[in-house]
Amino acid sequence: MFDTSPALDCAGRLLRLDRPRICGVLNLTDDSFSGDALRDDVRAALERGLKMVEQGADMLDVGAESTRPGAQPIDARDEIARVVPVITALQGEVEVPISIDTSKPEVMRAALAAGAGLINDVYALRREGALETAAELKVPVCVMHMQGEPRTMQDKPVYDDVVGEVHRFLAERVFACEMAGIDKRRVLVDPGFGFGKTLEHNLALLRGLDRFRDLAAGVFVGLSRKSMIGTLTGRAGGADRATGSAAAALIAVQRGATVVRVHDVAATRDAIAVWTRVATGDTQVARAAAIPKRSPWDDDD
Ligand code: HH2
Repeated sequence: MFDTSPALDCAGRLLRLDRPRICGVLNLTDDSFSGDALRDDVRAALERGLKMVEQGADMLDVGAESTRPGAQPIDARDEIARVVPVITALQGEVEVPISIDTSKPEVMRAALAAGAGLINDVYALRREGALETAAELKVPVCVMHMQGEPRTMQDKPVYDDVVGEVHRFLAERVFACEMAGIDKRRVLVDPGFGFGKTLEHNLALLRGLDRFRDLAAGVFVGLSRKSMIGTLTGRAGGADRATGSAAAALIAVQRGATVVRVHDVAATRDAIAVWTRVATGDTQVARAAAIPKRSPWDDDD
């Protein structure tokens, strides 16, 4: 029997969207806020990527430009020099789709040539040439909302109605994608937690996440280890925020997120596995990293 569930074709690697998916983060930055910066260490990145897949990651997101509030931009040449060796190494060792976290057309091209199959752009393909390049490369894209830009985005962000405004922005970006030739079935939308948002804004977006479900192929969410988790738990940073992050990821998938971008794959996978199995009534003894096969959404709505 053919599997007709919705899926993203990431340059030949399928990401099915029939149940919650976990995206492991590989930050090739010098200064990620999440405390997991791998700099230019290809071997460490490969090892971490393999470990994440073993723990249950359904895809890996590789990036070299820190988007931490106040972070300085990186030159395209340096970004390519960091991401390409890691994507090349990963694509020979893992079968899951690899996404490139960038907003620069040159980096998109180089990453795709090395084996990446999805473009994750925190600028929602608004930078010069990005939309046309993504359309030409014919891979799925993730478009994220951000108010301002990383250097200044946390200087008093203001909204009248954060859910409505972020929804309108993402609807416009999906429309722009379609106008450029990117079918919305190949687009994921992301409200951009922490990108020009206060804690109240982030909480309102998380509570209202199901509003974003019908905009495109699915909702992508990055809450992992962000400062809102620190504020809610009192944890200073890094891996100390793993449990709070797994709880937030679970809340996001319960509200319809299709992909959660996380640093702590094992904890997230376990949290989602427990909910899925409660929702579906599946009583089989689980294999360690096996993700439950049935969709929790159908049974729990
Ligand atoms: N968050 C970060 C980076 N890329 N992409 C999407 N689509 N959504 C997100 O929420 C998102 C993202 C920031 O997290 P991280 O990569 O851990 O930190 P840094 O940018 O400091 O390396």
